[in-house]
Amino acid sequence: SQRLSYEQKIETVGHSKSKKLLELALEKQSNLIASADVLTTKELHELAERVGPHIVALKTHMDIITDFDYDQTLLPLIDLAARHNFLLMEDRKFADIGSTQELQYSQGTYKISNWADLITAQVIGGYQSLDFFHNSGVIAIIGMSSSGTLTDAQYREEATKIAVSHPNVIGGVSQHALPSELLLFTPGVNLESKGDGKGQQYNTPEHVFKNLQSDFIIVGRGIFKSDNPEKAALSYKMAGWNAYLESL
Ligand code: UP6
Repeated sequence: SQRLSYEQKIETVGHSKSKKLLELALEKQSNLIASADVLTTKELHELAERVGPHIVALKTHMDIITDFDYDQTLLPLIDLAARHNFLLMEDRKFADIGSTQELQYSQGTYKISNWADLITAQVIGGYQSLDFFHNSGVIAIIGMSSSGTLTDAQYREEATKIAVSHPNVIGGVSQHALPSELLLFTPGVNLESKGDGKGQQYNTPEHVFKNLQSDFIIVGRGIFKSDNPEKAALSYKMAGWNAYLESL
């Protein structure tokens, strides 16, 4: 299998956010994205502080933060990202027409366009629905990790065509390999569990780098639910980096 290294990908990517992400990977020797699926501002900041040194990006679902306040929640998080040198990725999974997505992206409570380096979007709305994500690198949802997902081979093929051809898209979320011009982000990674009883399906870092030629692993509960999130982040960072090196 002929995967491209991060060094090789830096030479070919066109988007500033993909370049930045790959530079961080090499600098920090990490392909780990921590998913901060926590419910309070305090937990979010504590997690970012603990795992920040080990990750290339922190993935958020801002709409689950119970006490969300733009100034209290986001401004300190932006500082933490600058201090520990990681990107902010809002896992919004936009799935509407372009005009609505433009508003959801830039307006409302979260003003995602102000701060998110990376955002996730479904491509179900078609090519033009992605036109308005100007400030962030778009990660297209190509295939989902959950059992029974509708993202079958034919859907993934059509979604991949949109992702490859759209200049705002830097990569995709999938459980299958993607064309090498897209960065592959793989959630559903856990070293200790096969599933969560709610449809989530887990693989190991070894599996996703070797068999899918993934570029980045996304780990949620494996890190933030662990007794020692910092130690867990370090374990996933090392497992991910070693699996990447072995996949070359
Ligand atoms: N996520 C998946 N699978 C997908 C797409 N996104 O799990 O196909 C997201 C979830 C969650 C994280 O929304 O935030 O990745 C996985 O968390 P976990 O490691 O705790 O299962």
